[in-house]
Amino acid sequence: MKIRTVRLYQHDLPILGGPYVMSSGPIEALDTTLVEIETEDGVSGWGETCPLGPVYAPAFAEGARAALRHLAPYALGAAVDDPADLHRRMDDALMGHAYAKAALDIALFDAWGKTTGQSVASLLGGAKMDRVPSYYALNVAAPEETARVAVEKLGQGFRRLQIKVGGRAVEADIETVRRVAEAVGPGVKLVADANRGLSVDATVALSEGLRDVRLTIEQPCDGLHSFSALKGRLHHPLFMDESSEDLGIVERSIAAELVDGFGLKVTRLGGFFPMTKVRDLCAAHGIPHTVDDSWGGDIITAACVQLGATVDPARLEGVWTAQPYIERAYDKENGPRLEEGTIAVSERPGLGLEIEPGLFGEPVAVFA
Ligand code: 0XW
Ligand code: MG
Repeated sequence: MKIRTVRLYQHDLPILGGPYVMSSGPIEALDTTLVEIETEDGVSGWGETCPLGPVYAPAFAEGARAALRHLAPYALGAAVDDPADLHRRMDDALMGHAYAKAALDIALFDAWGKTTGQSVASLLGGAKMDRVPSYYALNVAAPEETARVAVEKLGQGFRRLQIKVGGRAVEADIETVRRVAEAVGPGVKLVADANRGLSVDATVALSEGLRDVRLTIEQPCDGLHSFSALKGRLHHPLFMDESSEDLGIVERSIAAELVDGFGLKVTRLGGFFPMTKVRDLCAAHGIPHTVDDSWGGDIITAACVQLGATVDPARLEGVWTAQPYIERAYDKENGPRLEEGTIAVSERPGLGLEIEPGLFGEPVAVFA
């Protein structure tokens, strides 16, 4: 079954109850790109990519659409059951831009599953759970406010809380994490995630100031070199997120024993086809990781859930979703839904979604 048509859509995602605040500052609204591929038999597969604004990572919304306009013609005629061929076509046409290529990759797997009656999880090796654990990311905020929201999320069933830190005096971060730890008590996994917003010295100070608190520190500083600089200097496990841009970096980081785990993003790695290689490498080394994305609606959440379900439960740190911040579901009936801090794994074909025609308005580009 071959791709006959590719359609690109632009869709605004205002942040419900926003802004979303990380070390780089507040974000009020986001701009997502949807990709629909249609096969010769009229089967539609959907993908999505939604950069978290223009400065979170080397990715931005207009760039995704520009790259996809360039890539789409090369995807025409590709077989939906041959992701390797699609990636070969994309890599021969454009270097890098994994975050854009991922949208075509996700759409291909969705169409492949719908063509064969298999869920994406089945195509990726099979689901190992019928619900995936999610986690909640707490905004950078005053200690007492962060502790209040943490208790609220605990009450909603989340058992892993990511506390955004950075972008202020490290003493405020230490106080915030401590207040959250005291408020939620033992039995809740805590992660302090600076999204590259701390210096090496501030990270060492954070760990020293919280040495009695059970905690994971995630991507505190910018750049791979910072992980070498931090080696042996922290009291806490260290996860890599934004720096884990490809299989090679993940491989080298594990081999050099620089990290204890990863925050992985499906679109940053280029979609299901490249990310399953990273998943399997982590499995071979017993390294825990999340299955996340930077942002996005039901299509991105469904993609993370389907891939997250194929990870050994003992190593799955959680599947994050922007759902609490998104006003409108793409598929109210079948879409992935947070319940008690977990999300059910759809067994329906593909991503499990039915996207009604016209949901995203007129396409911004069509290739046939
Ligand atoms: C919490 N996330 C998975 C969602 C936001 O995009 C940031 C990201 C992270 O862990 O850095
Ligand atoms: Mg992170």
